Amino acid sequence: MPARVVDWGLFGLLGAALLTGLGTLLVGRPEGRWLFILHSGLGIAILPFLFWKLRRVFPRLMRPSRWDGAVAFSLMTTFLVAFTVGTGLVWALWLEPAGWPSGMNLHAYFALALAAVFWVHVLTRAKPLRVQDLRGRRWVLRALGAGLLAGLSWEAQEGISRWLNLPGSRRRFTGSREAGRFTGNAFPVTNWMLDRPAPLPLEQWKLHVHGAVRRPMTLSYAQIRELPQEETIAVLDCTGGWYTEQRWRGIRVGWLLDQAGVRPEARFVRFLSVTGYRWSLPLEEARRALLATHVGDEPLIHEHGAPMRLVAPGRRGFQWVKWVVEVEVLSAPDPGQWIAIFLSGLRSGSS
Ligand SMILES: Nc1nc2c(c(=O)[nH]1)N[C@H]1C(S)=C(S)[C@@H](COP(=O)(O)O)O[C@H]1N2
Ligand SMILES: [Mo]
Repeated sequence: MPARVVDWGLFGLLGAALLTGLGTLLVGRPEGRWLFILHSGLGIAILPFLFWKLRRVFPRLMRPSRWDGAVAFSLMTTFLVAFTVGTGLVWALWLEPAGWPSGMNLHAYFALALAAVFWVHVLTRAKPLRVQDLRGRRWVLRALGAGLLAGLSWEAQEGISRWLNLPGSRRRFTGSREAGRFTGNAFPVTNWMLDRPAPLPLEQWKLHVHGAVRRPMTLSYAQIRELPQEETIAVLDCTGGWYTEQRWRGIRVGWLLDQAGVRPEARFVRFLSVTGYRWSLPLEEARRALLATHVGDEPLIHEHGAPMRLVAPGRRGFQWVKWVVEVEVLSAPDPGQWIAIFLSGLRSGSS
């Protein structure tokens, strides 16, 4: 395999694996399953390329006299690729480790570290691909072989998992493992960055519905409890690698919006937490979502977002905003939400 074909092949595969991996964090519906399959195929295709690469550079790495300043990044890149693919495989097959940090968390952390270090490695080492590197047919056949291996890997892995009855055979299409069904409040708590608000006293809490509406509203918890209640069975699937199916009860967002009278320019609905955490959904999807006060037949406990949390079926857990205090109808998307989910909890109102 020509050296530069291997190197640029790895570059392309790692880049594509990073992009598809980030993409999977947004997929919560089975229609998006192909992205997980593509991502794992890319991960497997990295292995033969890594083998070709290491076979070539190994003798040089074994001779410290030939090391230069950038070799540290080459070594770190090697280890991080191995850990990233390794944790990905272990997680897919064994779903281990299960607690925090889960195999899924570890995979993501190694991948992010890899993305940073790999960049330096490329900047210090990259050599342009030349026409002569692409001569001959052998490398094409080998690359196709790697592609075939990748293409078969998903089915093979599913088959092996089922055959050996590995924990991996019991994962959801997102890779998440089950953490209870219909348990009421007894399912895991995840605050994924800095959010740790003090409990919100029910008598003081208010829900504000405003933005592109004709009649902005402010509702107390007592008033909310008077409104028509609806139930939804939906899966909360955390990108940290666990999911739980629950029966949620609360107020349909569409019902609230009808009361408030949505203006024609409305496009999105933003759900704001008391911590500053926020997420928005397209108007029609938001209408179908629930603002839940109950799970099973129990009132939500503080840790799960009491008095009210968003239940957005088909969305990943991080989008299910907890401790909702505002529903704001927007006429444009809200790119700032991508920053808010990382920095929320820094502002006052959190303990
Ligand atoms: N305000 C706020 N809402 C949040 C979070 C958060 O940190 N702050 N974490 C999200 C994440 S990552 C997940 S998986 C779910 C977890 O909900 P749970 O703690 O009730 O299981 O809440 C989401 N809603
Ligand atoms: Mo999450």
